[in-house]
Amino acid sequence: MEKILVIGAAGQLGSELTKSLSDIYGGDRVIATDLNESARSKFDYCQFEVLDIMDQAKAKELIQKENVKQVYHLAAVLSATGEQKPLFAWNLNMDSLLFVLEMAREFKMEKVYWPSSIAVFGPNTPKINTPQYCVKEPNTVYGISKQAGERWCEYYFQKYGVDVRSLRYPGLIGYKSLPGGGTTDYAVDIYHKVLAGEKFSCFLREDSSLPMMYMPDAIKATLDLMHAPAESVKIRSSYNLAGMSFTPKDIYESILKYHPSFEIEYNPDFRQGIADSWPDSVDDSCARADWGWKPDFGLDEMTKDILENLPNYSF
Ligand code: NAD
Ligand code: AKB
Repeated sequence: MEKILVIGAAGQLGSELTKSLSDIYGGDRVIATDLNESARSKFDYCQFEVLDIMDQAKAKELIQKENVKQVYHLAAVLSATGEQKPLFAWNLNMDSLLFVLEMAREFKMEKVYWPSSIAVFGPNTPKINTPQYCVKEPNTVYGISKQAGERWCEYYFQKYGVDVRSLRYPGLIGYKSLPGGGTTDYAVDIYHKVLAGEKFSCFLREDSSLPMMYMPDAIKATLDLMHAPAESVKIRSSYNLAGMSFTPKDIYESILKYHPSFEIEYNPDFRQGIADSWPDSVDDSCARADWGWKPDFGLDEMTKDILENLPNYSF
């Protein structure tokens, strides 16, 4: 049987994407992998293996033994953590991607998915409706690794025909797992604080606008891109992708509609500098034109959905 391997499956994106892949292809075709045995309990619907993707010998053995034909490579160090451990972030983000691309080439895999980020943009990028093609001078190690990764993806497609596909996600907001060291993660954390009845200390300024997306839209975009005919996928670096854009003040006001006594204070830290280097909003017209992308969720719909469902969710 041909298998689909998800690397970094226990994180924010992987927790939801792996479930969708299992629903579509069947749990017996999906192998969820992550660093720790403790993640196993999340994946009672599919196969789970402990795998550090930096252990390339073990990863290659798994790929061969299980006849892996598609890889979703999600493991990475995100922006805020990357600034604290720059060389570690660079090594993990780059070595793991190059390894996955090499495996796809060597074993003639069908498809590879690897996420990029709005972090590829930098302070000299146009901030409003950031175009697909424009100046990119990222000044975080995470952004530099995503930009280099995009070039490698395009290279492997052009030189070796590896069918690799990628999206520049905005900040992703899901409630089914806890955030993992990103700059946009305040917008995940805030909902947990509302429901815990706590005041929220926001590490960004109240007017700091960033592109964001509710997780169901991110899953839809990922699967739509991966299921699109190869000839429709005209961009092999990574597609701009937009859902909504909002500031901490906007999300606070959206929450107030449901929890009028909720309180927030603003204590910007080093992550403000990262946010300031990223776009306010991005132009995703290429994704719309090439494979029909259209988001479903705006800010208030997302807030309503999270506040209704998060209390019933156990971690
Ligand atoms: P996350 O930090 O929540 O999850 C990453 C997972 O990778 C974790 O479960 C972690 O244990 C695992 N991992 C880390 N090192 C590993 C290793 N050496 N071997 C195997 N697994 C390892 O991140 P996420 O938010 O789910 O992001 C997934 C991907 O999407 C990343 O590539 C990230 O850059 C990208 N992305 C995320 C966002 C976002 O807002 N969450 C936005 C843009 C791009
Ligand atoms: C981060 O903030 O690092 C991520 C991202 C936008 O890539 N959420």
